[in-house]
Amino acid sequence: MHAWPASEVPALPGQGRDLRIHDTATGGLVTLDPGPVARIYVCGITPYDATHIGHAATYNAFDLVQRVWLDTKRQVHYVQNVTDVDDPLLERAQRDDLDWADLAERETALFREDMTALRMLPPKQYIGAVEAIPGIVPLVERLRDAGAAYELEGDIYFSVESDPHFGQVSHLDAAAMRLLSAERGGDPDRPGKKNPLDPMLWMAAREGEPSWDGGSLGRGRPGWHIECVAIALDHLGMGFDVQGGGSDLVFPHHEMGASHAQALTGEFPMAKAYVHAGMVALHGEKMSKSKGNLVFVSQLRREGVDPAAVRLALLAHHYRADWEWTDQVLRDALVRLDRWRAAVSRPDGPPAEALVDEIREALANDLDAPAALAAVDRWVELQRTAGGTDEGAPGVVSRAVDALLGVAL
Ligand code: 5CA
Ligand code: ZN
Repeated sequence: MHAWPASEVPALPGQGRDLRIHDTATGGLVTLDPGPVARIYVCGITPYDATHIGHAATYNAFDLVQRVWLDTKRQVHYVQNVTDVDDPLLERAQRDDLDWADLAERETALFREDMTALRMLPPKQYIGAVEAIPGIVPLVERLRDAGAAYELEGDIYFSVESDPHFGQVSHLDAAAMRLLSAERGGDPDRPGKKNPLDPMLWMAAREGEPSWDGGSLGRGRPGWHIECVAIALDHLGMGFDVQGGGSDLVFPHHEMGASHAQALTGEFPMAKAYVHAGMVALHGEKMSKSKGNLVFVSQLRREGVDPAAVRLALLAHHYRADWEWTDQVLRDALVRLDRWRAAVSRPDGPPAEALVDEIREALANDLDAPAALAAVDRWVELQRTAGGTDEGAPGVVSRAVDALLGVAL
């Protein structure tokens, strides 16, 4: 699949900082030391509805990771998937009497527009589950042949007991895992499974549902976790720097993915850091397509809200926090955007070098975007009250805000 156009990232004076980031698997901060090409996989959307503010907040976090790395003069190899065939997509298509593939294509196109408007840097590879099937089938065959997978009425399940590291991403106990598995696409109550938590790798063709040739697996479609593992291993290989997503992906998705990869390669972990963004709520509940309590990025754009303000609203919250979207959050961002634009439109101002350092330090410290915004606020306030004589300082601030925060002033 094609991704979306990249906005330009201005180069900044001075030195970028290495990223320290919270790793769910170890429960603490890790200082990443990527090579000249940093490698990141971020779980993409299931395209059955439009991009909401929760999605945007999660992609904002991983966009900051890229920007910190680019600022250290590294290249970034960024891969993202699109879960363009899965139960929720097929259910929505049926409910709305749409062709599932048309629905996926329409919502993916809208996602690209939203990401472009928000200045999110695109992945180098943007891969749909359907186009990944030829790479998924041999992995499932290998897992089955190695005894890490088994068949149940034509479906193929992964055996969690085949992985000695199982549980080392989420550290949850069996009861919590079972609850989350039932909530998030698993089938813990299906009779005949070796372990209730075992996830499906390959689902045999069902009447009225799309299916593909699965070689020795028979016709069917891929499970969710193996989709991301196949795409990540194909394009990034084992031991890449960051696997990212929202905190609702910790279990089962990223736990199972790590297990699949361990069973396939004998190596652990698949990613050096498992990074998870908090959940955005609306009216007190997690924003979710299934509940329908949503604020869409595209709707805000249609209402004429500047995407830069939406981005500032996201940045005003630490990526790991759970937070609530309200009209006030957007109003505050609009006020901030106006203030910042007024401050950088003047030809001179207070010196900007220290501010660039502060933004860098804030982001390198577990992506502390609110601290970065506060630093810019202080410079803007100084500009407003005292001014300054540094020619070009407003230009430096404007470029730093663009390069490091993705906000075009
Ligand atoms: N296709 C899978 C990942 S392989 C999936 O989870 N798709 S999704 O469309 O449901 O979510 C896309 C991304 O947005 C995921 O990283 C998910 O964790 C994140 N996300 C979903 N809802 C919220 C929310 N309310 N707040 C923050 N992030 C969210
Ligand atoms: Zn995923």
